[in-house]
Order: sequence, then structure tokens, then C-alpha cells
Amino acid sequence: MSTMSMTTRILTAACAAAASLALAASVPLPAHADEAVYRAAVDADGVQRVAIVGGSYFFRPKHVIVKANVPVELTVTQEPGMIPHSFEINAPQAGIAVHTELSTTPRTLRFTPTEPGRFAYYCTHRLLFFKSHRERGMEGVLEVEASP
Ligand SMILES: [Cu+2]
Repeated sequence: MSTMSMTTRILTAACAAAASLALAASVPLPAHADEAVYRAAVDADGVQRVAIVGGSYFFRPKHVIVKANVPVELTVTQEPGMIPHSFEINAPQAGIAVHTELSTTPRTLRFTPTEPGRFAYYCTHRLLFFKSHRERGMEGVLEVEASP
């Protein structure tokens, strides 16, 4: 790893820490105290790789930051459990329209975000008469930053 990229990584980590501190000061503690913001790095092959785990009723991490116009490879996995879950982002206007049922076997979704913005990822399931899984906490934010 070059010194430059090491410096960038350290700065990125410092910024993320500062951002979560600022958030913590201004809003009540989130339901999942262990939630983290994950900022994807661009791998040597030019792909941003992100792994998200879903379960009853959460996604981890629940805030992912990627860059626009750089391919994203999103690997989604479900924690072992009886309740089926899914993963969806429906933002075709930003080049992102993915849906899959979750499995304990990782599934890979590929897309290239074309527009900056904040887009929800969520589980589409709901058991009749009950709150949707999304309402119960299976929701996160994919934040797409403008490319430099
Ligand atoms: Cu679900």
C-alpha cells in the first residue's frame, strides 16, 4: 500500500469518526448502538466491494457510502434463522435497481450508481397484520457521493 493511500485511509477513518461523533451529539442514540458507517474503498480492479448482513430485524452496516460512477459489488447474506428476508434498492433513476431474497449463502448484486444521493435499502417482507420488516428496522442508507 502506498503512503498516499494509507494517508487517505486514515483521513477517511478520522472523518467517519468525526461524523459519527457529530451525529451522536445531535440525535438520540440509535436502536443499534453497534451500527457503523461503512465507506467502501475502490479496489485495485476499480470495484467498490461492500458486504451487508441482514437478520431479524436489522441490516449491518446500516449506512454505506460509495462513489458515483464506480461499479459496486454488493454481497448480501442472511444470518441463520427461520424468518425469510430480502434485500432491495429501488432507485432506477440513479442506476440502482436490485432485489434478492436473502440466504445464508452470500449473493452478489452488481450495479453502478449514476447519481449522488441517499437511497434506502430494505427488506420487502411483511407478515399479514404485522408491521413490515422495514418498519421493524430492516432498513439502511446507501449514500452515493459525487465522484471527484
Ligand atoms: Cu425481512
